[in-house]
Amino acid sequence: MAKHEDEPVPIYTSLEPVYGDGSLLEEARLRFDKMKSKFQQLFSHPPEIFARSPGRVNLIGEHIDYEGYSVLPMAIRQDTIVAIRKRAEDEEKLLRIANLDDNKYSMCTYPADPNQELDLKNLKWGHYFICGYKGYHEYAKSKGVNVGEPVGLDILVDGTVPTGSGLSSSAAFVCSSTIAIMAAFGVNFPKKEIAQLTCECERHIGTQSGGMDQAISVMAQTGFAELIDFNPIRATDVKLPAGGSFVIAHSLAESQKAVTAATNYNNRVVECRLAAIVLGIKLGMKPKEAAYNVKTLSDVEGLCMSFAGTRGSTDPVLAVQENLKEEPYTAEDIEKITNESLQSIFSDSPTSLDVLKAAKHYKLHQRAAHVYSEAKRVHAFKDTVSSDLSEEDMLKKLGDLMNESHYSCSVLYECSCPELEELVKVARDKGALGSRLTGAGWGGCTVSLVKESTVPHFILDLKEHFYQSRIDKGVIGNNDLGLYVFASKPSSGAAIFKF
Ligand code: NG1
Ligand code: MG
Repeated sequence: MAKHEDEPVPIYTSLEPVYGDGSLLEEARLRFDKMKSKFQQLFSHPPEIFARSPGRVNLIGEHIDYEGYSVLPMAIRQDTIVAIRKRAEDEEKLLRIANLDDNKYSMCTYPADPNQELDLKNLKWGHYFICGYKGYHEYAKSKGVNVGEPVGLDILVDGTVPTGSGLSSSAAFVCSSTIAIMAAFGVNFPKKEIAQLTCECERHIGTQSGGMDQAISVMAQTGFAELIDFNPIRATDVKLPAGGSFVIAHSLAESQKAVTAATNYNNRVVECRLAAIVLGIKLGMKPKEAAYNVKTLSDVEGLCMSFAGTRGSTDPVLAVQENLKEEPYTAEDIEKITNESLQSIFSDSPTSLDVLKAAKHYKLHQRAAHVYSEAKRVHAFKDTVSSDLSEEDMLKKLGDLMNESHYSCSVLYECSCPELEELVKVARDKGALGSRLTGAGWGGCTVSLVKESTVPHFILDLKEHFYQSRIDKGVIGNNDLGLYVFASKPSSGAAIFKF
């Protein structure tokens, strides 16, 4: 039997397979009806096809996907829907991208040229659609699909994943766009190929993403979290213990990852690569070889393990402790070790050159220690879920791993912020078995593991001890709390609807 990741994105003729038959279905019906009439009103034609792709919450495994390590996210019910219609050959060759929320997102128009460059200095929300548009064409070409002359597209988007919250609104948008475009052109590929291509095409926005978000958004299965492996991308279903529930809570600090990439996200990607290069050299590689061939910490893990072996250990963190100094490295420190300038090592990556310009120093020890230890915690989490521990002990162990992950993100990777720290503390004080930031960090959400039976009470506690003061200050409305705190069950991955 083919694994589900080898199958194409499912095409449905009704909403039930995705939205079930309860209250979510009612909501979805209203949403699709609204989209249909808005589409008709804007473009004077009905949409041909809809594609949806969900956001996600990462349970454990933060900032390690781009280093080649497995992560463990689950899809959430919030998603992005893209309605699309291919314009006729004689209509203007334009991509018109509208949003149901036109107060916040006004219509963007782009030429139908798949080779257009995105102006990243002038970031517009429609750019994320263009990522998918470029990505589809690049991929189709590489597969020998005849894409023909460009035609125009009419597009209407509706997203319910809160933006800048670490729940991957960006990947939900890029994936649903790519899948809608594919469906409009009458092609479909295996999900694991779409996961790979959407990861690559989201990089057109200027972040050096790892691939977790797109992988889970495309490949998720209802009822399961997924262990996502990279190179090649694979998904393994992980059944979570029934007595536990994951509560997502927004710190109300928005993280604008595409805007802060040079000092935050991409900075960490560069630091990890530098840590890997220096480790490689310290552990015996020729400097030139390390400087140009080592890309990620997983590339030198074997060397680190052998080193640890000489000390009677199996932990790659030992190699970090003994071979990378704790004080931050300056560019000159690193160049003395590599005999190559950082400019030339990163000469093929303009976004990395932006990082070099902005960086004062590089914390190689801390970043590498985070990555290797976090990679281990992901496997410990998965092993715990499938162990024969009692549910009580299992939940406790999972919570501990989440707390350790948060500590590592906060102290070693420095991707937390005061609001996230406060929220994690409140969550733990109010009975969470574990609580951590989720997603890239620097704002956005936390995920907390709590006993299923205590969820309503836990949410009330968060309201009282974290949100109430913010409601009083008018940061959020009293009735909006449900948008910022909610328990989430693993929901389904991308789908196409043709009615
Ligand atoms: P979010 O938090 O959704 O922006 C980002 C990356 C992931 C991963 C996490 C950190 C993108 C599209 N996503 O997610 O690949 O590296 O941070 O674990 O850049
Ligand atoms: Mg994102």
